[in-house]
Amino acid sequence: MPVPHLRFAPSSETTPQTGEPQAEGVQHDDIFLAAHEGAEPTLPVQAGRYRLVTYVGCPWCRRAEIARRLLGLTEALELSRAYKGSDDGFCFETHDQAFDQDLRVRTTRELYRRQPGWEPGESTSVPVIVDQQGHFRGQIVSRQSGDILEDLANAWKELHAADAPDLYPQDPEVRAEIDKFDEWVDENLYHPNGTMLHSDDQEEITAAQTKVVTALNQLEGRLVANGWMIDSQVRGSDVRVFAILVSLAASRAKQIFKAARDSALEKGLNSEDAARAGSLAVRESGSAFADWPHLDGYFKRLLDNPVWLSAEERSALHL
Ligand SMILES: N[C@@H](CCC(=O)N[C@@H](CS)C(=O)NCC(=O)O)C(=O)O
Repeated sequence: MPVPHLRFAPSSETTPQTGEPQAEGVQHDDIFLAAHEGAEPTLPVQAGRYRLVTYVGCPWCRRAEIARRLLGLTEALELSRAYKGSDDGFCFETHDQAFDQDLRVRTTRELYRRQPGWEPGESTSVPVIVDQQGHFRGQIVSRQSGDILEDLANAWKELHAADAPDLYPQDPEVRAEIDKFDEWVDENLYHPNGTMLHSDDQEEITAAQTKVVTALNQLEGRLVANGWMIDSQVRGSDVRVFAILVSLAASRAKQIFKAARDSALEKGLNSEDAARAGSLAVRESGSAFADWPHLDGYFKRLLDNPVWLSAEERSALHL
């Protein structure tokens, strides 16, 4: 049985009110078992029970991290964030710990190897949500960023802050537009970003860069019309777009930082001063989106808001 990917269900909708099992779903112990055979069980929303696991450089993880903060779920959903790459996946080691104290693993791949259903060669991607207390104690229960974002927005509503935005409004027309746009964002920004980072083929990289520039032109047009990506309010699509803009800006910042730091090291500066020279070069290089004034304004406004990008993430990404 592969590592599960389950959806969350609001406990208000699924918990039997009378003590009698409901037709649609039955709460058994601490998992909602689906009523009909073959249907997936769903997970009950519960404050403190689950832990989100992410890597700071990953735009897919960033979607889940932003939603968690934006919706006021930081107390209800705990977080383990890896800060480094390693040859065994993303690594939780920092200056003061050798492994994640809660998950008790050193890397994300180690977490996957501990899953009962995981076989070598299967996915080891993050973000994931781990059940810390319930039926699946210690196990990964959710591992697709789009579903995690939507579940936090909809199924976790009962735990939202009072002023949390409505990331996925019920109106079917708005919802259809969101879904169509989100697919376009994956295709024209997330996947080319992956190619730019991981491909060895220069032609492929150039094509991906062109795709991204064309997409940024389109985003600029949307912002002129709406202020946000879909309409006049923040939606799930804004979370997705900002998360990938951060990755694009971070790749550029990393190159500038490294070049300036390496040159400072060559000149004999110590590592602290060389890092300072790297950060200064990033600051002086201006904005990654200077060619798109509305997009630039949108990006900077969100970048300066720690709900959208925390100080720790910002510093790790040299932004
Ligand atoms: N479809 C996944 C994609 C996530 C993804 O590609 N994550 C990358 C990091 S950006 C990852 O974990 N790669 C390492 C691996 O697969 O071992 C999602 O949306 O959650």
